[in-house]
Amino acid sequence: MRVFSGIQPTGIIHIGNLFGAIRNWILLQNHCECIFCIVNYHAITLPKKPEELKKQTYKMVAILLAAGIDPKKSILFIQSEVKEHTELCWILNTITKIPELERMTQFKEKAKEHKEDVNVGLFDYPILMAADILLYNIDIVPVGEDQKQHVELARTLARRFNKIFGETFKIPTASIQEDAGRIMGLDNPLKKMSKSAKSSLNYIAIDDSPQQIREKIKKAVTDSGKEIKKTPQKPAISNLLNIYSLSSGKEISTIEDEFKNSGYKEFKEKLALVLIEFLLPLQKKVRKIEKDQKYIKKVLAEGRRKAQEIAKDTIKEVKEKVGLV
Ligand code: ATP
Ligand code: LTN
Repeated sequence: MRVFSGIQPTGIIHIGNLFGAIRNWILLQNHCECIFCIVNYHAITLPKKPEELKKQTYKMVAILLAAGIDPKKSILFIQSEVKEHTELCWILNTITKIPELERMTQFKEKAKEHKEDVNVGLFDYPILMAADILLYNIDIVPVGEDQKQHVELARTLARRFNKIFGETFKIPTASIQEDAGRIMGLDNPLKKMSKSAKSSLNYIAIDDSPQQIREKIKKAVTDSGKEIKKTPQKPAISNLLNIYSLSSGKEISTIEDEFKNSGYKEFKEKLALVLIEFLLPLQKKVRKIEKDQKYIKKVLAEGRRKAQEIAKDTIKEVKEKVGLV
């Protein structure tokens, strides 16, 4: 099974990204052939400061490596370093109908949110994502629910291309992360934790200091009652229990048992401690890797070489079929 997924190099990486997406990638690399891409071309579909984009791209690489992406098992590379992505994107542009992009939920939402910055790249975002996937004969694309529509478009375009130009692309399947992997906002347990939330009290960032973690957990909203139990009637406590479980490796039922005679205050204090203990070694590792830019460059060069080896064969076949070479 070959797997592909991408992540944008954004400033804030929170525990939702870590427990939701990155953790799943780390598990997948043990039994699948994984290709992971830092999608910096996708990132510039909204304005970015050049220096920051560059810094954040390398930071993301360091975080992925520190969290457990193993460059011996997986291909890890930067999207803009493999030119075949934009080449295939252009060709796919010519078989995509404008209404197919106009109905994309993410485009509609982002266009509303960033009225001044609705550029053609933002509109074309799903086709670049289709190109990312189709270049590598992918079986499985692990993504969040919000990206399902984009993977659906990749499937449509693959089928359409095959029909017009002859069998070329494999049809990929989205693997949607289940709800249990979803971390909700600390200030609103009904909405997912998100870096674009209005308040930083919404999330625990991977970079947060012990002081910040304690503060944020202390201020996290809770539910009425005082029982520490995972139930649909207690979305806030359920979310905190979920975070506790993912950071400590303990089963939810074990944690419920542990706190059956305690109140929210005690539970939250212990949760902050568990989170700090979980994040500190990761933060240390990130800093260590960041200092070793030579290592990061080596991993990326190797990733680029391996990715391009596959991508160049696909693009050659595509260009031949279309009549470009
Ligand atoms: P935004 O605020 O722009 O929506 P985000 O913080 O939600 O961003 P993304 O960059 O959209 O994060 O997502 C990166 C990856 O992390 C995706 O695979 C996404 O499904 C996953 N992810 C994001 N937020 C969560 C969350 N709260 N729980 C679990 N997984 C998440
Ligand atoms: N749009 C995705 C990131 C992404 C991606 C991909 C995911 C870009 N290209 C290809 C899977 C496959 C996001 O914002 N999470």
